[in-house]
Amino acid sequence: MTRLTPTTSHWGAFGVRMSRGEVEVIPHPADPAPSPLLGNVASALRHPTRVARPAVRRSWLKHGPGPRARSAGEEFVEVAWDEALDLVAAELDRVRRGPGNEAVFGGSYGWASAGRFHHAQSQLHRFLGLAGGYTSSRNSYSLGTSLVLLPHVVGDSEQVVRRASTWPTITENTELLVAFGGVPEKNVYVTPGGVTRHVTPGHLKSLRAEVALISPLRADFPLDARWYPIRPGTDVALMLALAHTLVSEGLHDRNFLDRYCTGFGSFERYLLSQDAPKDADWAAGVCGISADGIRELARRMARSRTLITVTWSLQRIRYGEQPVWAGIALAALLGQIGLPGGGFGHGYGSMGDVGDHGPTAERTGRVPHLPQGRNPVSTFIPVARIADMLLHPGEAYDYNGQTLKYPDIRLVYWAGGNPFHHHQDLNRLRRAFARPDTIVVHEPYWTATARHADIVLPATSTLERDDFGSGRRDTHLIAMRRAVEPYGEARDDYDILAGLAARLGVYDEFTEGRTARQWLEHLYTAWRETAPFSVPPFAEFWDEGELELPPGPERETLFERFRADPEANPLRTPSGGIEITSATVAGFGYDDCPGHPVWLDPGPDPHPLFLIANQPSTRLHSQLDPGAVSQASKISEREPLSMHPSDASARGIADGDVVRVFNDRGACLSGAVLSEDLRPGVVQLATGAWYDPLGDLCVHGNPNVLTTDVPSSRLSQGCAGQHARVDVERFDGDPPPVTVLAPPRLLSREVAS
Ligand SMILES: Nc1nc2c(c(=O)[nH]1)N[C@H]1C(S)=C(S)[C@@H](COP(=O)(O)OP(=O)(O)OC[C@H]3O[C@@H](n4cnc5c(=O)[nH]c(N)nc54)[C@H](O)[C@@H]3O)O[C@H]1N2
Ligand SMILES: Nc1nc2c(c(=O)[nH]1)N[C@H]1C(S)=C(S)[C@@H](COP(=O)(O)OP(=O)(O)OC[C@H]3O[C@@H](n4cnc5c(=O)[nH]c(N)nc54)[C@H](O)[C@@H]3O)O[C@H]1N2
Ligand SMILES: [Mo]
Repeated sequence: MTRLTPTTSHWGAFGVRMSRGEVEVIPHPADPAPSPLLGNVASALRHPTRVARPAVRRSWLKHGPGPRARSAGEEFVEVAWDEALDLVAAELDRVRRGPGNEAVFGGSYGWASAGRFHHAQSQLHRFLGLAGGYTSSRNSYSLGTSLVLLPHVVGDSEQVVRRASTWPTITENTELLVAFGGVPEKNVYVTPGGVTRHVTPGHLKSLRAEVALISPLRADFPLDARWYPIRPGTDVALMLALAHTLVSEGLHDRNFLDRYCTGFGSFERYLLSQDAPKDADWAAGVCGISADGIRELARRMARSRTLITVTWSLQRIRYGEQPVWAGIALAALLGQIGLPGGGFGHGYGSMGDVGDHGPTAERTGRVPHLPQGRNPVSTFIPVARIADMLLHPGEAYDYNGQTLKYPDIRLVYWAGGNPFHHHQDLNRLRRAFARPDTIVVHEPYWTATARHADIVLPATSTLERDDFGSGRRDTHLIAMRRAVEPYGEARDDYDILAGLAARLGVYDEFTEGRTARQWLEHLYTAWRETAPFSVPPFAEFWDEGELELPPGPERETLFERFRADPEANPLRTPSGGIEITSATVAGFGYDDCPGHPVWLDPGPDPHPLFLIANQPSTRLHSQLDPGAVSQASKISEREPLSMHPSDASARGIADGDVVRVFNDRGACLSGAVLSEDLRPGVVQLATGAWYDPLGDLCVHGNPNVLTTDVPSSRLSQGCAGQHARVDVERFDGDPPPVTVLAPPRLLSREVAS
């Protein structure tokens, strides 16, 4: 058997070998539960939607930089690398000399690929920093709301998200798991940067706890559970009523609240208020769970070792701070925070590393990574405010107690992300993308973002370059050896940027005189010299193909040290304890995020159905949508939309029909899948079908034509893309063809001129 070429990805480590001219993908032998997403890799590697050569939008090439409607259907002109790099360098230079570096938006949010050197954003940030700087972005689409809220409530977000109670403490101790958003197994195969052993599926199987699955979708817990099919966006009402029941029946832990928390009093007054008590009868009318069911669940929670977990999706909505804060308050009332198997968790089932007991930085040191350098420009936006920024230069807005102002962006530079996948209200984003003078994108694929750019530079994929990779809590550092030649004329992001650095006079600073291969050895050796365990020399690691990292603590409970001694180990909040009421947040005076958890009614909407736009089970975001596993799930080439048979029959829709999902912002086509496993009135359409616009219709099924581009709140300005209100109708006649599985129209330089 030929030796496998090792590599890793956000969805797992694997080996590849060539067999009859095709790439064969073999899961890592140590992986107990390899990801189904591996099935996309081979089929997507040489897909016709790969970008083969640098390409320039025809109208940009003709007329030069300037605002313009950037149609995804326009032709691109293929040019030689030297011409492309000259154009980008000249444009960067024009913008930095004229409007200045703040006018360059280099936030470049996105997941790119695993690999610690060829990490597209790190490379781009490092380069743009040396070229004078760029407007950056903060936080993430994943957790933009919690990352801002949690420091106010529990002192930092790092612990909650990165040092969650480990799975063994849960399987051994938890008696009742109250899972808001469930623990969706589809998501746990993914950890940013890579994962060698997928442990969560196994731990889920050994769970002995009773499970209360609180979700509009039954599929959000893979095993037996009592299903509470909640109305989307109303978890806070349920949490408040659970808290109300605990307090009014005296089941809450007064000692815990006194010793470890602050601000319970005003929250209690809010719960018990005379005119509007947040009791189970009230909540039943809001969230659709019976009042008796709520009271019974509260009593079971008080009697049991109970872990309350809230998925990240619950904060990716309007007022998304509230379910996270209310979940913590509810756990505080139970008094089990810091006890094994009890307390609070955020993101079990959202990401593979939450609850994983793999290696920690204390034991491994900081695994090699590319330093991003310094950005001389301090202007930033909360990441999901991209369209607002482009549409409203100079406008002021709130963020976490500050008033910020949007810069006037002339040049947008993106490497390793797909805003036409990740952002909300894509028809609005298209209008926003018409505003800058120039949009530059590095991409391996003709994604919707590439098709909305002016200059597209073809990037290699991980199998086409040398790198190493290791994700959070990963058990291994994996050598990612080049397995195949680059596609077409694709170059590594590093080489592309080095070419620009040469043109802008910062080549030596950017490359430090190293080739990519020399960088790998350099970064590895710098880590090796300081790592707290014995690390073999680079050549040995590279030849071996991987290095096992020292194991992490198997049993660790979130906030156990704080619980053991809150005076010696205070939280980094102003009070040192859990802030059920935060004077800081209250002081900001935001009506959409007051000083303690509250129910905020999103108000009426004329569209009768709730859309859940969650993460896809068949791919990572939009990555490798042309791959075999993703394609196999499509219905008449469209992304599947799950709906309840009662909602379907009321609309004359049968299983497998092509349907039009619509609201005031736009519409998309998808393929109906009828299922009793979701709450009536709720439809579900995963993110990530490549955006394929025909006017304001996406013919392929991207839900972000339907979502609203509003922030979670003025506090965090987080992404609120998980929900939308829509209606659905049968699409009669021949649906327009899906076009995004072919490249755009490409012209040669001669034809274009
Ligand atoms: N409606 C709705 N929208 C959402 C969400 C939701 O719940 N609902 N979830 C949000 C969340 S949590 C996230 S994290 C975002 C994800 O949004 P993104 O991270 O932007 O999505 P990806 O599809 O992973 O985009 C990564 C891109 O990088 C490219 N790429 C891969 N490797 C390389 C490389 O080496 N070099 C270069 N130059 N490019 C590379 C890929 O081809 C791909 O196009 O989506 C968000 N959007
Ligand atoms: N296969 C796969 N796995 C992934 C990703 C991927 O693209 N593909 N993306 C990764 C990334 S970047 C991230 S940030 C995480 C995201 O992790 P999450 O945001 O937690 O994942 P989602 O699948 O969007 O949502 C989880 C579940 O929440 C439920 N839900 C939605 N709204 C409500 C509500 O109002 N109330 C309740 N109770 N439940 C609700 C939905 O039914 C959904 O299935 O996933 C990661 N894992
Ligand atoms: Mo995410």
